[in-house]
Amino acid sequence: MITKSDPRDAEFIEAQNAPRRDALHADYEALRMVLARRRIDIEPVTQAVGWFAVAIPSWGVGTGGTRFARFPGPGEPRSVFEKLEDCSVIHTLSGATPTVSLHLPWDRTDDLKGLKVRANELKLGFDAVNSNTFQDQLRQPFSYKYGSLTHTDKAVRQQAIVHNLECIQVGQALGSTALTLWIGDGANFPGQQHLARGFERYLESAAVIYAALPPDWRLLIEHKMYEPAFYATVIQDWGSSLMAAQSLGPKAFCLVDLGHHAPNVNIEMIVARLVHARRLGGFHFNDSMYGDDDLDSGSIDPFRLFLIFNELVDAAWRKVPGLSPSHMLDQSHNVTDPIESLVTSAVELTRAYAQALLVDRALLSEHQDNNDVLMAAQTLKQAFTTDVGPILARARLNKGAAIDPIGAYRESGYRLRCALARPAALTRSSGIV
Ligand code: RM4
Ligand code: MN
Ligand code: MN
Repeated sequence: MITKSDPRDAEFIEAQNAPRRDALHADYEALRMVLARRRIDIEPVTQAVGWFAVAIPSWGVGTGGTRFARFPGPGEPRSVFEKLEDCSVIHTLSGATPTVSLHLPWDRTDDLKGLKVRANELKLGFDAVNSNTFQDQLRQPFSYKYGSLTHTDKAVRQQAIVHNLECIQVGQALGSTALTLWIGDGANFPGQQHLARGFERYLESAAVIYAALPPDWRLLIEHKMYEPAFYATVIQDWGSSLMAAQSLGPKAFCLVDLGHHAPNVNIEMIVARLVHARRLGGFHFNDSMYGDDDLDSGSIDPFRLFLIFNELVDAAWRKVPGLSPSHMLDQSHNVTDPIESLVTSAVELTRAYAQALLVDRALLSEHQDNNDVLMAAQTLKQAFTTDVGPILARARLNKGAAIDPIGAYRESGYRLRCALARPAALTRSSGIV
Protein backbone atom coordinates (compact mmCIF):
# COMPACT_ATOMS: atom_id res chain seq x y z
CA MET A 1 0.00 0.00 0.00
CA ILE A 2 2.17 2.82 -1.23
CA THR A 3 0.05 4.68 -3.71
CA LYS A 4 -1.34 7.50 -1.68
CA SER A 5 -1.82 10.85 -3.34
CA ASP A 6 0.16 13.21 -5.45
CA PRO A 7 0.92 16.15 -3.14
CA ARG A 8 0.48 18.41 -6.16
CA ASP A 9 -3.16 17.48 -6.49
CA ALA A 10 -5.35 20.43 -5.41
CA GLU A 11 -7.95 18.10 -3.92
CA PHE A 12 -5.33 16.35 -1.83
CA ILE A 13 -4.08 19.67 -0.43
CA GLU A 14 -7.64 20.74 0.24
CA ALA A 15 -8.35 17.51 2.10
CA GLN A 16 -5.18 18.03 4.15
CA ASN A 17 -6.12 21.62 4.94
CA ALA A 18 -9.75 20.97 5.85
CA PRO A 19 -9.20 19.64 9.41
CA ARG A 20 -6.67 22.39 10.13
CA ARG A 21 -8.72 25.36 8.99
CA ASP A 22 -10.60 26.11 12.21
CA ALA A 23 -7.52 26.14 14.41
CA LEU A 24 -5.72 28.38 11.94
CA HIS A 25 -8.66 30.76 11.83
CA ALA A 26 -8.70 31.05 15.62
CA ASP A 27 -4.92 31.59 15.80
CA TYR A 28 -4.99 34.14 13.00
CA GLU A 29 -7.79 36.13 14.63
CA ALA A 30 -5.94 36.11 17.95
CA LEU A 31 -2.81 37.40 16.23
CA ARG A 32 -4.87 40.03 14.43
CA MET A 33 -5.81 41.43 17.84
CA VAL A 34 -2.28 41.28 19.21
CA LEU A 35 -1.01 43.23 16.20
CA ALA A 36 -3.93 45.67 16.26
CA ARG A 37 -2.82 46.67 19.78
CA ARG A 38 0.50 47.60 18.17
CA ARG A 39 -1.39 49.50 15.49
CA ILE A 40 -0.41 46.97 12.83
CA ASP A 41 -2.99 45.76 10.31
CA ILE A 42 -2.41 42.03 9.80
CA GLU A 43 -3.86 41.91 6.27
CA PRO A 44 -1.18 43.80 4.32
CA VAL A 45 1.44 41.76 6.15
CA THR A 46 -0.24 38.52 5.09
CA GLN A 47 -0.52 39.83 1.56
CA ALA A 48 3.16 40.79 1.37
CA VAL A 49 4.17 37.40 2.79
CA GLY A 50 2.04 35.78 0.10
CA TRP A 51 4.10 37.51 -2.58
CA PHE A 52 7.42 36.37 -1.19
CA ALA A 53 9.27 33.92 -3.41
CA VAL A 54 12.58 32.11 -3.28
CA ALA A 55 14.24 29.93 -5.92
CA ILE A 56 15.05 26.27 -5.33
CA PRO A 57 18.61 25.23 -6.20
CA SER A 58 18.37 22.25 -8.55
CA TRP A 59 21.34 20.70 -6.72
CA GLY A 60 19.47 20.92 -3.42
CA VAL A 61 16.84 18.29 -4.21
CA GLY A 62 19.42 15.50 -4.24
CA THR A 63 21.08 14.34 -1.04
CA GLY A 64 24.24 16.29 -0.36
CA GLY A 65 27.46 15.06 1.17
CA THR A 66 30.77 16.11 2.58
CA ARG A 67 34.25 15.40 1.29
CA PHE A 68 34.16 12.34 3.55
CA ALA A 69 31.01 10.62 2.39
CA ARG A 70 27.59 10.90 0.95
CA PHE A 71 24.68 8.85 2.19
CA PRO A 72 22.12 8.89 -0.61
CA GLY A 73 18.49 9.02 0.39
CA PRO A 74 15.75 6.99 -1.30
CA GLY A 75 14.21 8.16 -4.55
CA GLU A 76 16.73 10.84 -5.44
CA PRO A 77 16.10 12.63 -8.75
CA ARG A 78 18.38 11.28 -11.46
CA SER A 79 17.97 14.01 -14.05
CA VAL A 80 17.06 17.65 -14.30
CA PHE A 81 13.56 16.58 -15.31
CA GLU A 82 13.11 14.62 -12.09
CA LYS A 83 14.55 17.53 -10.16
CA LEU A 84 11.82 19.72 -11.63
CA GLU A 85 9.17 17.29 -10.39
CA ASP A 86 10.53 17.56 -6.84
CA CYS A 87 10.72 21.35 -7.14
CA SER A 88 7.08 21.47 -8.11
CA VAL A 89 6.19 19.42 -5.02
CA ILE A 90 8.08 21.94 -2.89
CA HIS A 91 6.27 24.81 -4.57
CA THR A 92 2.82 23.28 -4.27
CA LEU A 93 3.28 22.63 -0.56
CA SER A 94 4.99 25.90 0.36
CA GLY A 95 3.50 28.21 -2.25
CA ALA A 96 6.75 30.16 -2.06
CA THR A 97 9.14 28.58 -4.56
CA PRO A 98 7.96 29.27 -8.11
CA THR A 99 11.43 29.18 -9.69
CA VAL A 100 14.41 26.88 -10.00
CA SER A 101 18.06 27.85 -10.22
CA LEU A 102 20.02 25.49 -12.47
CA HIS A 103 23.68 24.50 -12.22
CA LEU A 104 25.60 23.63 -15.36
CA PRO A 105 26.87 21.19 -16.45
CA TRP A 106 25.16 19.23 -13.65
CA ASP A 107 21.77 19.97 -15.20
CA ARG A 108 22.81 19.63 -18.81
CA THR A 109 20.18 18.16 -21.13
CA ASP A 110 19.84 17.76 -24.87
CA ASP A 111 16.18 18.64 -24.56
CA LEU A 112 16.03 22.24 -23.42
CA LYS A 113 12.74 22.73 -25.21
CA GLY A 114 11.22 19.77 -23.40
CA LEU A 115 12.56 21.10 -20.11
CA LYS A 116 10.93 24.46 -20.69
CA VAL A 117 7.66 22.82 -21.66
CA ARG A 118 7.66 20.64 -18.53
CA ALA A 119 8.53 23.64 -16.37
CA ASN A 120 5.59 25.53 -17.86
CA GLU A 121 3.26 22.61 -17.18
CA LEU A 122 4.46 22.56 -13.59
CA LYS A 123 4.11 26.36 -13.40
CA LEU A 124 7.79 26.75 -12.64
CA GLY A 125 10.15 29.38 -13.98
CA PHE A 126 13.94 29.66 -13.91
CA ASP A 127 16.04 31.96 -11.78
CA ALA A 128 19.78 32.54 -12.20
CA VAL A 129 21.89 29.94 -13.99
CA ASN A 130 25.02 28.89 -12.08
CA SER A 131 28.19 28.10 -13.98
CA ASN A 132 30.70 25.56 -12.77
CA THR A 133 34.39 25.98 -13.41
CA PHE A 134 35.45 24.53 -10.07
CA GLN A 135 35.38 20.93 -11.30
CA ASP A 136 36.81 19.24 -14.36
CA GLN A 137 34.30 17.64 -16.65
CA LEU A 138 34.84 14.55 -18.75
CA ARG A 139 36.59 15.17 -22.07
CA GLN A 140 37.34 18.75 -21.14
CA PRO A 141 40.61 19.83 -22.82
CA PHE A 142 42.06 21.85 -19.92
CA SER A 143 42.03 21.30 -16.16
CA TYR A 144 40.86 23.79 -13.55
CA LYS A 145 43.28 22.42 -10.97
CA TYR A 146 45.11 25.75 -10.84
CA GLY A 147 42.17 27.99 -11.56
CA SER A 148 39.64 28.86 -14.23
CA LEU A 149 38.80 32.48 -15.05
CA THR A 150 42.02 33.58 -13.34
CA HIS A 151 44.30 30.79 -14.59
CA THR A 152 47.76 31.80 -15.73
CA ASP A 153 47.14 30.10 -19.10
CA LYS A 154 44.91 32.04 -21.46
CA ALA A 155 43.57 28.83 -23.02
CA VAL A 156 42.17 27.70 -19.66
CA ARG A 157 40.65 31.10 -19.05
CA GLN A 158 39.09 30.95 -22.49
CA GLN A 159 37.59 27.53 -21.80
CA ALA A 160 36.02 28.86 -18.59
CA ILE A 161 34.69 31.92 -20.41
CA VAL A 162 33.13 29.78 -23.13
CA HIS A 163 31.41 27.64 -20.49
CA ASN A 164 29.86 30.77 -19.00
CA LEU A 165 28.70 31.90 -22.42
CA GLU A 166 27.02 28.51 -22.86
CA CYS A 167 25.31 29.00 -19.53
CA ILE A 168 23.88 32.28 -20.78
CA GLN A 169 22.57 30.55 -23.90
CA VAL A 170 20.94 27.78 -21.89
CA GLY A 171 19.46 30.35 -19.54
CA GLN A 172 18.09 32.33 -22.45
CA ALA A 173 16.38 29.26 -23.86
CA LEU A 174 14.71 28.70 -20.49
CA GLY A 175 13.79 32.27 -19.62
CA SER A 176 16.43 33.01 -16.99
CA THR A 177 17.69 36.55 -16.71
CA ALA A 178 20.80 36.14 -14.59
CA LEU A 179 24.10 34.30 -14.45
CA THR A 180 25.68 33.54 -11.10
CA LEU A 181 29.42 33.51 -11.21
CA TRP A 182 31.19 31.72 -8.41
CA ILE A 183 34.74 30.49 -8.91
CA GLY A 184 36.92 28.51 -6.54
CA ASP A 185 40.09 30.09 -7.93
CA GLY A 186 42.76 30.98 -5.44
CA ALA A 187 45.82 29.55 -3.75
CA ASN A 188 46.72 27.07 -1.05
CA PHE A 189 50.18 28.52 -0.40
CA PRO A 190 51.57 32.00 0.04
CA GLY A 191 53.44 32.80 -3.11
CA GLN A 192 51.45 30.31 -5.22
CA GLN A 193 49.49 33.03 -6.98
CA HIS A 194 50.28 36.65 -7.66
CA LEU A 195 47.46 38.23 -5.67
CA ALA A 196 47.13 41.37 -7.77
CA ARG A 197 47.47 39.65 -11.14
CA GLY A 198 44.95 36.96 -10.20
CA PHE A 199 42.32 39.64 -9.62
CA GLU A 200 43.26 41.46 -12.81
CA ARG A 201 42.85 38.27 -14.82
CA TYR A 202 39.46 37.78 -13.17
CA LEU A 203 38.32 41.23 -14.26
CA GLU A 204 39.55 40.62 -17.79
CA SER A 205 37.74 37.27 -18.10
CA ALA A 206 34.58 38.48 -16.39
CA ALA A 207 34.45 41.46 -18.79
CA VAL A 208 34.15 39.08 -21.74
CA ILE A 209 31.27 37.27 -20.04
CA TYR A 210 29.69 40.57 -19.08
CA ALA A 211 29.84 41.77 -22.68
CA ALA A 212 27.84 38.71 -23.76
CA LEU A 213 24.97 39.36 -21.34
CA PRO A 214 21.63 39.96 -23.04
CA PRO A 215 20.24 43.45 -22.33
CA ASP A 216 17.81 42.32 -19.63
CA TRP A 217 20.32 40.07 -17.85
CA ARG A 218 22.31 40.56 -14.67
CA LEU A 219 25.64 39.11 -13.65
CA LEU A 220 25.64 38.03 -10.01
CA ILE A 221 29.12 37.85 -8.55
CA GLU A 222 29.32 35.51 -5.59
CA HIS A 223 32.17 35.85 -3.12
CA LYS A 224 33.38 33.21 -0.71
CA MET A 225 36.06 33.50 1.90
CA TYR A 226 37.78 30.15 1.40
CA GLU A 227 37.33 26.60 0.10
CA PRO A 228 38.47 25.00 -2.13
CA ALA A 229 41.37 27.45 -1.92
CA PHE A 230 42.57 27.57 1.68
CA TYR A 231 45.14 30.34 1.72
CA ALA A 232 43.67 32.96 -0.60
CA THR A 233 40.58 33.14 -2.79
CA VAL A 234 40.40 35.61 -5.66
CA ILE A 235 36.84 36.79 -4.94
CA GLN A 236 37.00 36.24 -1.22
CA ASP A 237 34.83 39.03 0.17
CA TRP A 238 32.21 41.62 -0.63
CA GLY A 239 34.93 44.21 -1.21
CA SER A 240 36.40 42.24 -4.09
CA SER A 241 32.93 41.42 -5.35
CA LEU A 242 31.85 45.07 -5.23
CA MET A 243 35.02 46.25 -6.95
CA ALA A 244 34.45 43.69 -9.68
CA ALA A 245 30.78 44.68 -10.09
CA GLN A 246 31.62 48.37 -10.23
CA SER A 247 34.38 47.92 -12.74
CA LEU A 248 32.30 45.64 -14.98
CA GLY A 249 29.27 47.88 -15.36
CA PRO A 250 25.66 48.49 -14.33
CA LYS A 251 24.45 44.96 -15.02
CA ALA A 252 26.92 43.43 -12.56
CA PHE A 253 25.80 42.89 -8.97
CA CYS A 254 26.99 41.20 -5.80
CA LEU A 255 25.47 38.00 -4.51
CA VAL A 256 25.61 37.26 -0.81
CA ASP A 257 25.75 33.61 0.17
CA LEU A 258 25.13 33.65 3.90
CA GLY A 259 27.65 30.86 4.53
CA HIS A 260 30.55 32.51 2.74
CA HIS A 261 31.88 34.60 5.59
CA ALA A 262 33.96 34.10 8.69
CA PRO A 263 31.88 33.09 11.73
CA ASN A 264 30.21 36.08 13.41
CA VAL A 265 30.75 38.43 10.50
CA ASN A 266 27.95 40.99 10.49
CA ILE A 267 26.21 39.97 7.27
CA GLU A 268 23.30 42.37 7.66
CA MET A 269 25.83 45.18 7.61
CA ILE A 270 27.25 43.89 4.33
CA VAL A 271 23.70 43.85 3.00
CA ALA A 272 23.23 47.46 4.10
CA ARG A 273 26.44 48.51 2.37
CA LEU A 274 25.57 46.74 -0.87
CA VAL A 275 22.11 48.33 -0.79
CA HIS A 276 23.81 51.69 -0.43
CA ALA A 277 26.07 50.93 -3.40
CA ARG A 278 22.99 49.81 -5.42
CA ARG A 279 24.78 46.56 -6.11
CA LEU A 280 22.88 44.02 -4.07
CA GLY A 281 21.92 41.46 -6.70
CA GLY A 282 20.86 38.40 -4.79
CA PHE A 283 21.20 35.91 -2.00
CA HIS A 284 22.09 32.31 -1.52
CA PHE A 285 20.25 31.55 1.68
CA ASN A 286 21.42 28.88 4.08
CA ASP A 287 22.63 28.71 7.65
CA SER A 288 26.00 27.83 9.10
CA MET A 289 27.91 27.29 12.27
CA TYR A 290 31.55 27.19 11.17
CA GLY A 291 32.02 27.72 7.44
CA ASP A 292 30.15 27.09 4.22
CA ASP A 293 28.04 24.50 6.03
CA ASP A 294 25.02 24.90 3.74
CA LEU A 295 22.62 24.02 6.56
CA ASP A 296 18.90 24.73 6.37
CA SER A 297 18.00 28.42 6.45
CA GLY A 298 17.11 29.58 9.92
CA SER A 299 18.11 26.29 11.54
CA ILE A 300 21.05 27.70 13.52
CA ASP A 301 20.60 31.42 13.84
CA PRO A 302 17.12 32.65 12.91
CA PHE A 303 17.88 36.02 14.48
CA ARG A 304 20.59 36.68 11.91
CA LEU A 305 18.18 35.78 9.14
CA PHE A 306 15.67 38.21 10.62
CA LEU A 307 18.28 40.97 10.78
CA ILE A 308 19.10 40.46 7.12
CA PHE A 309 15.44 40.72 6.17
CA ASN A 310 15.18 43.71 8.44
CA GLU A 311 17.72 45.49 6.22
CA LEU A 312 15.78 44.55 3.08
CA VAL A 313 12.44 45.66 4.48
CA ASP A 314 14.03 48.85 5.77
CA ALA A 315 15.49 49.58 2.33
CA ALA A 316 12.06 49.05 0.76
CA TRP A 317 10.55 51.32 3.44
CA ARG A 318 13.10 53.99 2.53
CA LYS A 319 12.15 53.43 -1.13
CA VAL A 320 15.70 52.70 -2.24
CA PRO A 321 15.33 52.65 -6.03
CA GLY A 322 16.03 49.62 -8.18
CA LEU A 323 16.37 47.13 -5.36
CA SER A 324 15.17 43.65 -6.35
CA PRO A 325 17.61 41.02 -5.18
CA SER A 326 17.11 37.44 -6.31
CA HIS A 327 16.21 35.15 -3.45
CA MET A 328 17.73 31.72 -3.86
CA LEU A 329 18.42 28.88 -1.50
CA ASP A 330 21.83 27.22 -1.61
CA GLN A 331 21.83 24.30 0.77
CA SER A 332 23.15 20.79 1.05
CA HIS A 333 20.89 18.26 2.73
CA ASN A 334 23.02 15.47 4.02
CA VAL A 335 20.86 13.91 6.72
CA THR A 336 17.29 15.01 5.94
CA ASP A 337 14.84 14.49 3.10
CA PRO A 338 15.82 17.35 0.75
CA ILE A 339 12.20 18.14 -0.06
CA GLU A 340 11.37 18.53 3.62
CA SER A 341 14.44 20.69 4.20
CA LEU A 342 13.69 22.94 1.25
CA VAL A 343 10.03 23.36 2.20
CA THR A 344 11.04 24.16 5.76
CA SER A 345 13.70 26.60 4.60
CA ALA A 346 11.27 28.44 2.34
CA VAL A 347 8.93 28.73 5.31
CA GLU A 348 11.76 30.02 7.52
CA LEU A 349 12.55 32.74 5.00
CA THR A 350 8.93 33.86 4.93
CA ARG A 351 9.01 33.82 8.72
CA ALA A 352 12.02 36.14 8.85
CA TYR A 353 10.39 38.37 6.26
CA ALA A 354 7.09 38.53 8.15
CA GLN A 355 8.89 39.35 11.39
CA ALA A 356 10.82 42.10 9.63
CA LEU A 357 7.55 43.54 8.32
CA LEU A 358 6.35 43.87 11.92
CA VAL A 359 9.16 46.20 12.97
CA ASP A 360 7.77 49.59 13.94
CA ARG A 361 10.19 51.58 11.80
CA ALA A 362 9.03 55.02 12.76
CA LEU A 363 9.45 54.13 16.43
CA LEU A 364 12.81 52.50 15.79
CA SER A 365 14.06 55.65 14.04
CA GLU A 366 12.90 57.71 16.97
CA HIS A 367 14.77 55.52 19.44
CA GLN A 368 17.85 55.61 17.25
CA ASP A 369 17.74 59.39 16.98
CA ASN A 370 17.32 59.71 20.74
CA ASN A 371 20.07 57.18 21.38
CA ASP A 372 17.65 55.11 23.40
CA VAL A 373 19.70 52.00 22.90
CA LEU A 374 17.63 49.63 24.97
CA MET A 375 14.31 50.57 23.41
CA ALA A 376 15.77 50.44 19.91
CA ALA A 377 16.96 46.90 20.53
CA GLN A 378 13.62 46.03 22.13
CA THR A 379 11.74 47.32 19.11
CA LEU A 380 13.54 44.83 16.90
CA LYS A 381 13.19 42.05 19.46
CA GLN A 382 9.46 42.57 19.77
CA ALA A 383 9.04 41.94 16.06
CA PHE A 384 11.41 38.99 16.10
CA THR A 385 9.71 37.27 19.02
CA THR A 386 6.21 37.57 17.56
CA ASP A 387 4.87 34.17 16.53
CA VAL A 388 3.98 34.88 12.92
CA GLY A 389 3.13 31.24 12.18
CA PRO A 390 -0.58 31.98 11.60
CA ILE A 391 0.30 34.69 9.05
CA LEU A 392 2.51 32.30 7.13
CA ALA A 393 -0.08 29.53 7.18
CA ARG A 394 -2.86 31.89 6.12
CA ALA A 395 -0.73 33.21 3.25
CA ARG A 396 -0.16 29.64 2.13
CA LEU A 397 -3.83 28.75 2.44
CA ASN A 398 -4.78 31.82 0.36
CA LYS A 399 -2.55 30.50 -2.42
CA GLY A 400 -3.88 26.95 -2.28
CA ALA A 401 -0.73 25.68 -0.59
CA ALA A 402 -0.62 23.58 2.56
CA ILE A 403 -1.38 24.83 6.06
CA ASP A 404 0.99 22.12 7.33
CA PRO A 405 3.34 21.45 4.40
CA ILE A 406 5.47 18.78 6.05
CA GLY A 407 2.46 16.94 7.45
CA ALA A 408 0.84 16.95 4.02
CA TYR A 409 4.05 15.82 2.32
CA ARG A 410 4.49 12.87 4.65
CA GLU A 411 0.86 11.94 4.26
CA SER A 412 1.19 11.90 0.47
CA GLY A 413 3.74 9.09 0.33
CA TYR A 414 5.63 10.96 -2.43
CA ARG A 415 9.10 9.92 -1.29
CA LEU A 416 8.16 6.28 -1.09
CA ARG A 417 6.81 6.36 -4.62
CA CYS A 418 9.99 8.05 -5.83
CA ALA A 419 12.05 5.35 -4.14
CA LEU A 420 10.30 2.77 -6.30
CA ALA A 421 10.26 4.80 -9.50
CA ARG A 422 13.84 6.02 -9.22
CA PRO A 423 16.15 3.16 -8.33
CA ALA A 424 19.42 4.42 -6.86
CA ALA A 425 22.41 4.81 -9.13
CA LEU A 426 25.26 2.46 -8.33
CA THR A 427 27.85 5.20 -7.87
CA ARG A 428 28.80 6.20 -4.35
CA SER A 429 30.22 9.63 -4.74
CA SER A 430 31.28 11.92 -1.98
CA GLY A 431 31.38 15.62 -2.60
CA ILE A 432 29.60 18.87 -2.10
CA VAL A 433 26.33 17.78 -3.67
C1 RM4 B 1 29.79 27.06 -3.62
C2 RM4 B 1 28.90 28.25 -3.85
C3 RM4 B 1 28.11 28.16 -5.09
C4 RM4 B 1 27.55 26.80 -5.33
C5 RM4 B 1 28.57 25.73 -5.11
C6 RM4 B 1 27.98 24.33 -5.26
O1 RM4 B 1 30.27 27.05 -2.31
O2 RM4 B 1 28.05 28.42 -2.76
O3 RM4 B 1 27.04 29.07 -5.07
O4 RM4 B 1 27.17 26.79 -6.66
O5 RM4 B 1 29.12 25.85 -3.83
MN1 MN C 1 26.31 29.77 -3.05
MN1 MN D 1 28.78 27.75 -0.83
